[in-house]
Amino acid sequence: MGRTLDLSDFKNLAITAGEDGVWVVTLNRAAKRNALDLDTIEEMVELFDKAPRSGARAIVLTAEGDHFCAGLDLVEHHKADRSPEDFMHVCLRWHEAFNKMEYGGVPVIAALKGAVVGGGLELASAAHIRVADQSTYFALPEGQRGLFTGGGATIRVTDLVGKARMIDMMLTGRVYQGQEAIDLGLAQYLVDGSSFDKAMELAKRTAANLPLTNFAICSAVSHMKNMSAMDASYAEAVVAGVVNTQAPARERLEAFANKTAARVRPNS
Ligand code: 1HE
Repeated sequence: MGRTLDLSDFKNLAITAGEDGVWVVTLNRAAKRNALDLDTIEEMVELFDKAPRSGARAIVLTAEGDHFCAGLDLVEHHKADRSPEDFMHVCLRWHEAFNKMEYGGVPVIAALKGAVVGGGLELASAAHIRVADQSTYFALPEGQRGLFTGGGATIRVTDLVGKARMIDMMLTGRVYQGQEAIDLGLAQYLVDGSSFDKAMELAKRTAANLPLTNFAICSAVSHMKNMSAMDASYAEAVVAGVVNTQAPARERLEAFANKTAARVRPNS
């Protein structure tokens, strides 16, 4: 794959770029329950590296079949009989892909269904917004498989649910679903219908924001969380200095000042 993003180069991801800047990225290995093999991870590195500079204003991450993602490709891993060093490098590629997703500055909205397990939950937790449907369930089965998380769960899933629940999920394979999963923070939305439809609605709304504002929201918040409060407040001031004085924001401020902009109202 060269310097520009050629969407036809992708095999395990099916990608469509809408004219409104909303891209749909579909995990495309339903027969393997969208298990993440090395090729898929490499495609994600390529995609999330280049999408922010290729016109993507929001990305909906979805999946073929009934399950979002079954995590690490256990069959590939078994066959490869990897050395510790080899698997460390595999994990580093996962981190490369998921960090580019989380810190890349383009909103990623995951449309979840069925199994969101192991590395599948690691992938989902790198998205900025997660939408679950009634079939969605979350688990970390690594413990039962003799494995450990390697794609960022210790960081991102712990952030979402807290240390004690994270350890319980890993030790016991506990499954969360429905409203309980939402209450814990594993997803922000639970829908009765299609998670894809809801994710598209959110993506379109998000894509209407100014790109620099979205860039700040989808990179600065994560970076600042890694900093001390002192450093984060400094960084926040710098980011706000850049974002809040951007030329395209003037039009929106003008609309507020002349009372043509929508007001914030409670849900009816
Ligand atoms: C797979 C994988 C996989 C399915 N790697 N091939 N993740 C797990 O422990 C989850 C493992 N998967 C499952 O528990 C189930 O497959 C599902 C609940 C996701 C779906 O169940 P089901 O009954 O619909 O499908 P199935 O019959 O189990 O699998 C259908 C096919 O998908 C079958 O292949 P086939 O060629 O025999 O038809 C399965 O082998 C294949 N498949 N899941 C490879 N995960 C960086 S570290 C991250 C650590 C982890 O992620 S550990 C993995 C945790």
